[in-house]
Amino acid sequence: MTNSSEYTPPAVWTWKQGNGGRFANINRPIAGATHEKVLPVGKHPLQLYSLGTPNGVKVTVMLEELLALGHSGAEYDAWLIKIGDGDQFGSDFVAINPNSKIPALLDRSGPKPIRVFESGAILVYLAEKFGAFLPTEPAARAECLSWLFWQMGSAPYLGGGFGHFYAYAPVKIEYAIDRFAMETKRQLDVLDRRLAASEYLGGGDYTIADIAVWPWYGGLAKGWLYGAAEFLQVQDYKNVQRWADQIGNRPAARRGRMVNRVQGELSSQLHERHDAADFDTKTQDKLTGG
Ligand SMILES: N[C@@H](CCC(=O)N[C@@H](CS)C(=O)NCC(=O)O)C(=O)O
Repeated sequence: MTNSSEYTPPAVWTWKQGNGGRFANINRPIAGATHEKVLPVGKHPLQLYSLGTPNGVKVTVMLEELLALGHSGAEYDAWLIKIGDGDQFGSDFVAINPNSKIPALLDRSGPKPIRVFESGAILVYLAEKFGAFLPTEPAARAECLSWLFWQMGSAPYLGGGFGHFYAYAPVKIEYAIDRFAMETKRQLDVLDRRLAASEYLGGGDYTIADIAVWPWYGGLAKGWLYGAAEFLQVQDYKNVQRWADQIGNRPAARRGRMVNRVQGELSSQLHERHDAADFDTKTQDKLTGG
């Protein structure tokens, strides 16, 4: 590995496969499918192809919240997409998300299946479909959507910037870690100030803005991401902590966090979800120590 301080970019960039980075085997400079792969389809109207990362968890929390409100049309099958194995480059998956990233949703409830990709678009789609977690009054709706889109623009600095260079890059580059730690702390402060003035991000009500931001910044505050809680002194963001606990105590958020999860305690991992009763098996596992 070349010392970053000695690197002079050539006139033309070329792709060096296997550059040692954590995701070197799946990162490519080209889009499109690498192989033919038929995706499974379950019995429910909504088919989710995802993984229990913060971006995936947004959608499973939303679906569990909708079901908790009594929207039976939000019943879903959640299938596991193993991004480390390259499942996101299979032909059927790329047909749903040409950007080859989880989460991807197929709504088969109408005469023609509707595909939705990008977690923010999925949250808005579900909120509008079921008339929940997205205010209709213009001012409240604008505030909710502002924080929702804040997440879409901000989290790549946290994940792709800070998380990548702090936890995954094959070399620790002080300049990069410093730059993205500063930005991540600034973002935590933005949230902390908002949550000092408001119970939830959009205002007094829990909305898709909270559902989008919680898996990233709530997770960071609770020490679930990158082993960086001490480095970033996350306990100092008291309002973010209060809000993260409030959401983390919601049964639907707890269930959503388990779906398509492939790390952590085995009893917290529900690799696929096809039925509400699937969670009961997990509770049983916990009780019996399985
Ligand atoms: N902006 C996208 C980001 C999705 C995303 O980055 N997904 C990651 C996992 S968290 C992924 O599928 N990565 C696979 C890859 O990059 O090949 C969204 O919010 O849906």
